[in-house]
Amino acid sequence: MLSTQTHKNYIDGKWAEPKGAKTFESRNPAHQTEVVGVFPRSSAVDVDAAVQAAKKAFRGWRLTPAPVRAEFLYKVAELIKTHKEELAQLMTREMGKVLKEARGDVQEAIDLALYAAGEGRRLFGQTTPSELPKKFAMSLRMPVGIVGIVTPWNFPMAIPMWKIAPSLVCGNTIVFKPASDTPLCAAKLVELFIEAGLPAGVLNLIHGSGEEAGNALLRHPDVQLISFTGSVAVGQEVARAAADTKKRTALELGGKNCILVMDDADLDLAVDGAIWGAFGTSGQRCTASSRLIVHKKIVKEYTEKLLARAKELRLGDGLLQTTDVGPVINSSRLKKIDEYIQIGKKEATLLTGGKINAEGPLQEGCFYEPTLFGDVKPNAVIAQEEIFGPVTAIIPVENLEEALNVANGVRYGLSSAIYTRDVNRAFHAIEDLYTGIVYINSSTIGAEVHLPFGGTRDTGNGHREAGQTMLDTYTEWKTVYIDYSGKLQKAQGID
Ligand code: UN1
Repeated sequence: MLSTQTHKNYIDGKWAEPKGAKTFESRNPAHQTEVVGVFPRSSAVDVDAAVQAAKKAFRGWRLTPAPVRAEFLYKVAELIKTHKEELAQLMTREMGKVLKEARGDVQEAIDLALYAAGEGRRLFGQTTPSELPKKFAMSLRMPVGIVGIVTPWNFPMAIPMWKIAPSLVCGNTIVFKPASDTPLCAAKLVELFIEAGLPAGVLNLIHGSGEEAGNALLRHPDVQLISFTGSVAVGQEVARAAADTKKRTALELGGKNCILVMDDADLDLAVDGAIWGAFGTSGQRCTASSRLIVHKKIVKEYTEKLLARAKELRLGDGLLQTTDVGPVINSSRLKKIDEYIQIGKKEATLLTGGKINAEGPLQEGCFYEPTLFGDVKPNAVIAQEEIFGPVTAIIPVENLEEALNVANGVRYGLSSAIYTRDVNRAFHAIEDLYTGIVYINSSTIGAEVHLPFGGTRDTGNGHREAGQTMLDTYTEWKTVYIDYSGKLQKAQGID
């Protein structure tokens, strides 16, 4: 058992008591009586102390050569590798996802740290001829400054690393406010950065609520960038507040991702993809396959196969080998999911699941049964809104054209997939699916760290995490002209 330690913030290279005395608990969603840690409910005063520390450290960090900054990321990656199993177990306890997926989450943090570390010896700019003789021109990346990182609970190690690693390699200093559902995972990650020897003030950790600590961070005038992953509603608030203090924002918001299953698809493969995409992480991924858009010719056969598999899924504590689907994050999310299911029951056919499971050992936790709806209309609430739970909706369609219209007929644009054996259909889908990520014959989840991650429309605000594109979020461009002619030369042909 974990001891219920009382934790602190980490500011300016020291574990710091918050100014106020308020705390909050992090509990295991599979056994809600188990408190995994007690954390400070920080206020604007604590946030300000962290921002001041980040400001103080900025010059030294910015002037540290990028390959040297990258060395810390290589070390962190090694440390995470060494502690991988312990971190995964802790994650399952705090957040609920099944152990093998928790291992994947930790692995994604390792992958990103290594990938970002490699950028320490790239961070390429451009050189280009000048229009004038004896003059040289180039562009360089420079850090943005103080970065506020606000992360969700669903990928409690991978998503913080998506933001921390590129921030650091690009020369920024950080105030990190993790989700209040997964503060222990965040604290463990920060501990490893400390062990790697990161200089004081470069990475500061502030625990607390979004309303108090998060809000203070996003309104702080000395923070230049807020990198946020979470709901659309909060993302809009972030953008509004950022407008007042003229911050850059990188917003990674919701999804209503779909799998298109064509009549020529390998149906068993498309069933595998849907089971993994819809019920993996209990459907709590922005990339979850929450809509299955299925050709009418095969919808009956596909539904039967899928239903049989969905019914076999075993709900339980993610630490048990026998569990396929873990709990959802907390009781208010459990209720929210159930509200959507009640709406769904009126607008479509419930095929399996559809209720909170509070039987036997499961009564201690937040368990929702894997839920499948059939005969769903494209404009139904359950086919439009992000539910963020173990539920998916089968939407029958006549042909590819209609499938693509239905796929694009939502406010989000993160991930999509098509199962077909016809190369023409596959390319038609690649061309027309208006999402940031498209999969062919593979599910909507499982993005790799060296490719851009993000989406269109309400999913974000145009940036992409991971891949080379992450550098654009965490750097400013500096254009440099060097005139070695020894005389005044005027551009644009002026004599
Ligand atoms: C998320 O759900 O916010 O592609 C991130 C995936 C994971 C990342 C998901 N690699 O499903």
